Amino acid sequence: MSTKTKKQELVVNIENKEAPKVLSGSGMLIEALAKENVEVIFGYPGGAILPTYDEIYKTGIRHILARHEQGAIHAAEGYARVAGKPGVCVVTSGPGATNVVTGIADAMIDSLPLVVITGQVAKSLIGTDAFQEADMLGITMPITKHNFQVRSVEEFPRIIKEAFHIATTGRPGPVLIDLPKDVSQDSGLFDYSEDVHLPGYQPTIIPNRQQIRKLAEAVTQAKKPVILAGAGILHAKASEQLYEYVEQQQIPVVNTLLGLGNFPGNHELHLGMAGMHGTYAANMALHEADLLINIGARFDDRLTGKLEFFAPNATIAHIDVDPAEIGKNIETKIPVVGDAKEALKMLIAEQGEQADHADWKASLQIKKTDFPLWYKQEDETIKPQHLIEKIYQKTKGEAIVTTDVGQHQMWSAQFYKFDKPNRWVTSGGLGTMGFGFPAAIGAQIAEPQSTVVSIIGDAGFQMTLQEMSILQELNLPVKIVIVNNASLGMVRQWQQLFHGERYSNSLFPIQPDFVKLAEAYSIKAMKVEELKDMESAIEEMLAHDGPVLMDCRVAQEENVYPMICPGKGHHEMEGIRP
Ligand SMILES: Cc1ncc(C[n+]2csc(CCOP(=O)(O)OP(=O)(O)O)c2C)c(N)n1
Repeated sequence: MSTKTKKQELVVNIENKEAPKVLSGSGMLIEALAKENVEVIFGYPGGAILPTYDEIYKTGIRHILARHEQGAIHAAEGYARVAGKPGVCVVTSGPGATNVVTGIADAMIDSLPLVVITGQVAKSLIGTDAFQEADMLGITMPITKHNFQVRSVEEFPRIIKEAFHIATTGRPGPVLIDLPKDVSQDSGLFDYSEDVHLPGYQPTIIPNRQQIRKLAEAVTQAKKPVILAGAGILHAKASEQLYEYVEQQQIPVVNTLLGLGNFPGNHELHLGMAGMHGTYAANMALHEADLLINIGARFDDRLTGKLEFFAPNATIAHIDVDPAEIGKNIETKIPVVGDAKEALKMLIAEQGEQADHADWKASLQIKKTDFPLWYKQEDETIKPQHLIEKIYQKTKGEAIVTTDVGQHQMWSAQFYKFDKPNRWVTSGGLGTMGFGFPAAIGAQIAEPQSTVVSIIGDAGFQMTLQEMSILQELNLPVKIVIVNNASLGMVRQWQQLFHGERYSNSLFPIQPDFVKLAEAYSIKAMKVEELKDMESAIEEMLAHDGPVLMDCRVAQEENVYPMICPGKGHHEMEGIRP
């Protein structure tokens, strides 16, 4: 036991505390990043941010040079998703800053913690339409959790501290710091306090016990309970608690697109993904449930289908750390504001005996076995679903999979069974083409030893393929699988189904030679056109110790099924059988 008095301890603490140093603004930034345990920055230099790049040069902090700022920010998002730490992105003012806007909006809607530092023209030039000036506070106001412009070097350490705090606490999100060039060059005392004083920002972490009791009581009464498990569980690192609660109460689980992996995809109580391209069992579980427990999901429109048909028989309970989400789209009877992990821990402790809902479970099992996800492999053309299923088997379900947006994304969500958290990286809310490949780079940097497979459409890949330069430079072993249907597949599907087969600007009459493109970046590449070559090509790709691009030609007319068509409810799914 320590024999020191409180006073002695205080003296020791004060003595141990580093004396504040005098640093430039950019020096402060790098020092603060080290204090925040930032190991890597994704970025791209330019005039207004040059003093910061000078510090990066001098200190040797790890920096990944993207070839387009959009690549840098999506890589930071992929890193954040897999590492469970904030992604840091540094870019210059004007076009550099506006190039990260899509990524910021993407991170905002998918609740990814980012700290984005944009250079800005000197304070005296702000508002004069100076060279490379863009109003990043105005532009990003609605798409950041918070944004700052640093007006003096003295306030910079506090701002950085607050930025990391806000990005990572409560509901995570992107925070932008706009850094005028003169502030980055001015000098001041660097006093990096560990404390954050934000009286107006105090997210509720511990839920109200009364509400937990109410929910536990509702679970005991319910005959047909179901859990809708969203990405909030991943952000709260609550997968273990979800598993424990589900085992305790034997409640079936359906996932949102972004929640995949928060509960084992092969568990008998897992019904699959719900929503527009969800499984029949998952959607019907929502439709027939008498109690729906939403944990960390937004009830977005791709999940709910037409609101008036959504979960017509269910009492809705919603656990969310962001109170603004509760009741936003769906009337909620049992609101629980708080962190998913804390809420689940309290529920596990509070919950009484397990109610008997054997009939309910059995009826859902029948739906699961009678209406599985399906595709027809009838000739030698490669079916995209088959391709993804094989990648799942060959990687033993252990890869980190990133996708872009479109058909290949939905097939990946359906046919790769995620058993563990943070193996699945996709752009959910914004649906950003160009996301998947750079996100794979960030994921690989977060986990250098893991197999990272970027399953990507031939169109989306063309939006950010310049980032193959990073693979070349760092010999990052990302495996790129182009699900090449020579079209904007998802657009083509909608044109076929809802626009009289008028394929307006969605079919590619010519395409680049993706193999040659990869080879131009010294990346091993192969083209797979026939089914008989598919399996061995996947094996060769996975065995190669370095980056590989596999251009896989798949059936162009294949559609994603099952499907809830626009304006329909979960009970009106189409394509549930071949
Ligand atoms: C930046 C952006 N532009 C447009 C869209 C609309 N969109 C959604 S899916 C899609 C087609 C994607 O084609 P591809 O990348 O080849 O994937 P596929 O659907 O064929 O698997 C388009 C254009 C989008 N989501 N993002």
